[in-house]
This record gives sequence, structure tokens and C-alpha cells, in this order.
Amino acid sequence: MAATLNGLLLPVLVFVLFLTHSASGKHSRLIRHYKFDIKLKNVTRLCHTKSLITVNGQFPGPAIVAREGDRVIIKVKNHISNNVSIHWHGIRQLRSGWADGPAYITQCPVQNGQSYKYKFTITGQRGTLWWHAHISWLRSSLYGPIIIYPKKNASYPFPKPHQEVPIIFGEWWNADTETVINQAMQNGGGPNVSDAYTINGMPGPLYNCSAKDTFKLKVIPGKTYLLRIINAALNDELFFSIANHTMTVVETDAVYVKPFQSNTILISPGQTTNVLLTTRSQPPTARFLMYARPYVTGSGTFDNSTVAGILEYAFPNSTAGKFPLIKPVLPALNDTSFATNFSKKMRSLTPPPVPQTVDRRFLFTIGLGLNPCTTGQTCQGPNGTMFGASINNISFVMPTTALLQAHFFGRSKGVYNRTFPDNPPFLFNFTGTPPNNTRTLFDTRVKTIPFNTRVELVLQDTSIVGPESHPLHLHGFNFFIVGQGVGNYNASSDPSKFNLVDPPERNTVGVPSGGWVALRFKADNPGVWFMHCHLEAHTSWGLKMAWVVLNGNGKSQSLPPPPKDLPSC
Ligand SMILES: *[C@@H]1O[C@H](CO)[C@@H](O)[C@H](O)[C@H]1NC(C)=O
Ligand SMILES: *[C@@H]1O[C@H](CO)[C@@H](O)[C@H](O)[C@H]1NC(C)=O
Ligand SMILES: *[C@@H]1O[C@H](CO)[C@@H](O)[C@H](O)[C@H]1NC(C)=O
Ligand SMILES: *[C@@H]1O[C@H](CO)[C@@H](O)[C@H](O)[C@H]1NC(C)=O
Ligand SMILES: *[C@@H]1O[C@H](CO)[C@@H](O)[C@H](O)[C@H]1NC(C)=O
Ligand SMILES: *[C@@H]1O[C@H](CO)[C@@H](O)[C@H](O)[C@H]1NC(C)=O
Ligand SMILES: *[C@@H]1O[C@H](CO)[C@@H](O)[C@H](O)[C@H]1NC(C)=O
Ligand SMILES: *[C@@H]1O[C@H](CO)[C@@H](O)[C@H](O)[C@H]1NC(C)=O
Ligand SMILES: *[C@@H]1O[C@H](CO)[C@@H](O)[C@H](O)[C@H]1NC(C)=O
Ligand SMILES: *[C@@H]1O[C@H](CO)[C@@H](O)[C@H](O)[C@H]1NC(C)=O
Ligand SMILES: *[C@@H]1O[C@H](CO)[C@@H](O)[C@H](O)[C@H]1NC(C)=O
Ligand SMILES: *[C@@H]1O[C@H](CO)[C@@H](O)[C@H](O)[C@H]1NC(C)=O
Ligand SMILES: [Cu+2]
Repeated sequence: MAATLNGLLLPVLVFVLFLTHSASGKHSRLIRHYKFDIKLKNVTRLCHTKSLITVNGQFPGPAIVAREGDRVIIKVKNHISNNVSIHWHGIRQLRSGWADGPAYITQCPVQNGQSYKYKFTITGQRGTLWWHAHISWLRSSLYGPIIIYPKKNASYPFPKPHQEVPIIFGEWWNADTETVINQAMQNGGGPNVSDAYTINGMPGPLYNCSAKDTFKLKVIPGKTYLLRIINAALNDELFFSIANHTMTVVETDAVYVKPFQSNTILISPGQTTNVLLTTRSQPPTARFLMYARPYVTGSGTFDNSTVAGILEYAFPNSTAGKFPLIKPVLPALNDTSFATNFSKKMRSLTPPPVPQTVDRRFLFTIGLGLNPCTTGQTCQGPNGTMFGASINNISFVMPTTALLQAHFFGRSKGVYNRTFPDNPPFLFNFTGTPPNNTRTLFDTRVKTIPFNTRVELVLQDTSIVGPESHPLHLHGFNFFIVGQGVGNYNASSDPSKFNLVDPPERNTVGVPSGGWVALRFKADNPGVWFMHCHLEAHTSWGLKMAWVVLNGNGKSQSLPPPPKDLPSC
């Protein structure tokens, strides 16, 4: 039934779903049940067959489809030898932190033969989000959309689209991605780049041996389509454009924005963007390529290839397949001014509850560092070093038991320290000449804050190994992006320029290359909340930390005890 809800087109996505109504309470509440069987499936792309880790044998994985207010229960059963955990990216998880999913942060992984039921209620959110594995690099094949419709009595703040289409970008490696990241962590260098980008799992005609694996969007004239765009790539922010068609951005990270038009959108890993695409009133005798390729800032190597799909108008006769293909024009790979202008267009549709005053201010530097080689051989990082990455110079060390359990049961000793610094440990020109010591410090440190703290967090890029844009993702909250700029953040002159009226509200923000971004949020969700770069290579190198939000004193201000089936380490 859900497959046809709102005319949703799910060409490659089938899902396992049944519904129940909870008997408790005055109003019956819809519960959507899913079963995720983690298993191997042989998948062929680029003439290369590999054994892929999948949900239910599907690649990309199944869609979770729900309405605002619904409760969702997903039973994840692990049939493979790797440990697994799944994160419901962008879901607020109000007082349900046990279901958030990052391994060793909110739970121990689901091991071979085990299962775990993720249970959460979708509160105050509607739009597109996504789910993905949150352990090592397993999200390279374990990902899928989360589609949240408005409540039954509510409608979109734009005309109802003729059809809705998920567009999920991913990355394909011919090699096994666990081998790729393990190799990089051992030799200290950058991980091997992917062999292709994909749209809904398909690399498209610009790669060798791939033309048959091309995503096609068949449309009819004079209609509006809602594209639910998700960037599930591991290491790359992406530009996306459709030849001769303009998109209207209407929503980001499951929050409506003031609509604006653009021929190209920029989307970071972790982000989602809904756009409206209105087709020509007369069918053109042409087919239109859609391209996605990266926005590159760092000095490392990137997969700079292009994934293509095809927008094709339906014709009563079958000549459409022979019409010429028109190419879109994308910004240059390093077009930072496009990135700056695009993010400046974002405004919340309706004035959101931005904290007008704050209780705590934090300045976190984020970026890469270089550490001495520890392997006894020559390391593959710059000048024989090992890459590191850090927040306030701390490279986060993954604990071996979950932080949330340690916190809940008061057993933090030896698991984490509460000494995460509020400010950079030493000051320098963050976007200028790097300090002569580029080493990072390894520890498991968290920042503890009381319930309902109004936080202002400035994320400052560093150019220690070169300036670079970092998509930072915060679990458990949306934040308001109140300001951004180039160079070093100036605490005395920059706040006067903050937008405290209609800033965009997101869960993932691209910290500008060689610049800073200022965020505000209210810590109204008790638990342990991961914050990390969504470029997977940087996360692996330690660009991550966790917030511990304490319980409040009120009735509904504390984290309930863990579910009985929570996996143990
Ligand atoms: C994948 O293909 C290999 C080689 O043909 C085969 O041995 C294996 O059983 C297949 N695995 C799955 C999960 O189908
Ligand atoms: C929809 O119903 C809810 C609860 O019944 C109510 O709070 C809300 O105001 C209604 N929204 C609209 C747009 O009618
Ligand atoms: C990564 O690339 C290097 C250099 O091309 C190659 O030797 C190595 O086998 C690759 N690693 C994997 C896991 O494919
Ligand atoms: C596509 O756009 C180009 C450049 O604006 C224009 O020259 C061309 O006629 C357009 N083609 C179609 C089929 O709309
Ligand atoms: C893409 O990367 C390859 C390999 O590093 C390089 O040879 C090529 O010039 C790059 N292309 C662009 C457009 O930067
Ligand atoms: C198919 O339809 C298009 C558009 O109406 C027209 O230009 C074309 O000539 C038709 N082809 C045939 C074989 O009828
Ligand atoms: C972007 O790349 C082009 C071509 O490689 C180069 O000429 C230009 O200086 C670069 N721009 C920036 C802002 O780095
Ligand atoms: C590598 O060493 C050279 C010579 O000491 C230095 O000029 C260069 O900046 C170093 N590169 C990095 C990335 O540290
Ligand atoms: C916490 O700090 C102590 C004292 O500096 C240190 O011994 C320990 O390694 C740190 N890390 C953890 C996870 O306890
Ligand atoms: C920081 O470095 C940048 C780049 O070299 C330079 O333009 C800027 O003036 C420096 N800022 C300060 C405060 O020294
Ligand atoms: C590193 O920088 C510090 C502070 O600027 C300076 O005191 C120190 O002498 C420098 N060390 C080296 C080896 O250049
Ligand atoms: C799975 O996780 C458990 C608990 O952390 C750990 O002891 C075990 O070594 C892991 N197994 C694999 C295959 O990674
Ligand atoms: Cu995430």
C-alpha cells in the first residue's frame, strides 16, 4: 500500500512493511514495522561482481515510509560475519537515544546471529531523511531513504507533485571497502578513491561497461515532480544538475525552506534536499542528462568522475530513445564561490525557534593533522607521516563499550573523559600559516551539558594540511545556521551579522573551506550524541566527538532505561 502513497515512485526500492495500531491512548497511533535482514548479495557494476553487504538483498536498501507522528519499529537481524549497526540519519530520537545507532556511541554492534529492534517516534519532522550503517565503512552499501509525509490533515507548502522520486547518490568501489579503509588506517595515507559515483545504485554511461546500469527518469510534459535527493556518498560533496531544467529547492534535512531556483544544487554527504522539477509543457525532441560530480577542496585525492542519469519525456511513439542527449554544465570542481552563494540562499520557510540568547559558547577547530609514523615502515601520509583529523586537536578514540550505556549506568571511568575543551587548546592563524607542530592528541573525550542548555557552537576550519570543506553532522538535534564567513571567526564583530530570524535548520552543515560557521541549538534531548565529519575518511581519522546531554528534572526530561534487546559488547 505504501508503495503508491502520494504517487511515490520507487523504481529500485521495494520494502517489507506491515502496519499495526497501538491500542493505548485515546487516539490510535500508527506503528510501521520493518524487517531488515543484513545479508550478502552478489552485485555487478562496471563489469565487476562483488559480494555486497545489503539489507534484504537490495541495493540501495529499502525505503522507510512513514507519516509525521508515526512510530517506527525496525527489526535488524545480522546474518553476516561483520558487526553492524544502523543510524536513522536526521531523526531527532527524542528520548529514544538507544535507537540512534552509531556503534560504540549509543549501542554495541549487532553481532552475527543477533537482532535488535530500533524503535522511535517521528516527532515534528516531515520530508526526506535517510538511514545508513554507522560502523566502519559499511554504509558504502547499507543505505536507503526515509520518507516522512506530513500528518494526514496537513499538506505540503507547495502544490502537490504529480510524482515523487528518490535520487540517492552513492559511491561504488570494485574493491572491498573494509579492506580499503583498513589499509589506509595501517599505512597512514588517504584511502583509495571510489571507482564510480552512483544514482540509485547505478553509475551510468560515462563509465566503462556501465551504460546498461543507468538511472532513467521518465516524465510527462507539464507536470511537477518532487525529487527527494540524498547524498549517501562516503567522501564527497556533490554538485547535481539536469540539462536545460531548473530545480526549485523546497526542503533540506526534513525542514521546509523558502523556495529558490537553481540550475545546480550542492549537497554534502549526510544532507538531503527536496526539489521540485517542472517539466516542459511541450515534449522536447531531446533527452536530458543529469550529472553529479564532486566539489573538491582538500589537497588529497578525490574521485573526480561523473555519474550520469537520463531525464526522458514520454512520447506516444517509441522514438524518444533516439533523441539527442543534452549535457548539463556543472561548476568547476573547486568552485567555492558557488558553494558560498548556494548556502547563503537557504532560509527557513517559517521563523523557527532560534535561541535568541545563549547559555554556553563553544569554538571548535576542525581539520586534519599529521602524526608521526608508527608502523616501522614509511607511512603514506605527506612526508612519510600518518593522516590524523581532530576537533580542538583531539582525535576521538572509539571506546570498546558504548558511551550511552557507560553514561546511563554511571560507569564512565576508563571509557571517556569529560575534559573536551570548549576552545582550541592553542591559538594560531587557523586559516593561514599552520603551526610547526601538526600532531593531534588521541583520547575519548566528551562535552557534558545540562538539559535545555542553549548552545552556540562555532566550527572553524583549519588549514593545517590545507583548507577544506567539512560536512559536520550532529546526531539528536537540528541546529540553526546563524552565520558563516571566511578566515578566522571574530567573536567581537561577527555575531552582529547573525541571522536570528529565519536561518536554515539542518542536521549536517558544510563548514566553509578556510572559513567558519556558527550554529545554535537547544539541548532538549537527553542522551549521548555523536558529532562528526560526514566525510568517512575524516571520521576514520578521528574528526568526531560526543555531547552528553544530562537529564532534566521534569517528568519527560530524562532518558528511559535501555531496551531489553540492546546488544552488549
Ligand atoms: C556469489 O558468487 C560466488 C561466486 O560465484 C558464489 O560462490 C557465492 O555463493 C555467491 N554469493 C551469494 C550471496 O550469492
Ligand atoms: C491537524 O491535527 C492536529 C491534531 O489533531 C492539530 O493539532 C493540527 O492543528 C491540525 N493541523 C491542521 C493543519 O489542521
Ligand atoms: C589501493 O591502491 C593501491 C595502489 O593502487 C593498491 O596497491 C591497493 O591494492 C589498493 N587497495 C585495495 C583494497 O584495493
Ligand atoms: C538547451 O539549452 C541550450 C542552452 O541554453 C539551448 O541552446 C538549447 O536549445 C536547449 N535545448 C533544448 C532541447 O531545450
Ligand atoms: C581527475 O583525476 C585524475 C586522476 O587523479 C586526473 O588525471 C585528472 O586530470 C582529473 N580530472 C580533473 C577534471 O580534475
Ligand atoms: C514521434 O513523436 C514526435 C513528437 O511528437 C515526433 O516529432 C516524431 O516525428 C514521431 N515519430 C514517429 C515515427 O512518428
Ligand atoms: C580551480 O582549479 C582551476 C583549474 O585547476 C585553477 O586554475 C583555479 O585556480 C582553481 N581555483 C581555486 C579557487 O582554487
Ligand atoms: C613536507 O616537507 C617539505 C620539506 O620539509 C615541506 O616543505 C612541506 O611543507 C611538507 N609537506 C607537508 C604536507 O607537511
Ligand atoms: C582520560 O584521562 C586520563 C587522565 O589523563 C587518562 O589516563 C585516560 O587515558 C583518558 N582516557 C580515558 C578514555 O579514560
Ligand atoms: C591569516 O592568514 C591568511 C592567509 O595567509 C592571511 O590572509 C591573514 O591576513 C592572516 N590573518 C592574520 C590575523 O594574521
Ligand atoms: C614552533 O613554534 C613555536 C611557537 O611559535 C616556537 O616557539 C618554536 O621555536 C617553534 N619550533 C620549531 C622547531 O620551529
Ligand atoms: C563485534 O563486536 C564485539 C563487541 O564489541 C567484538 O568483541 C567483536 O570482536 C566484534 N567482531 C567483529 C567481527 O568485528
Ligand atoms: Cu550520520
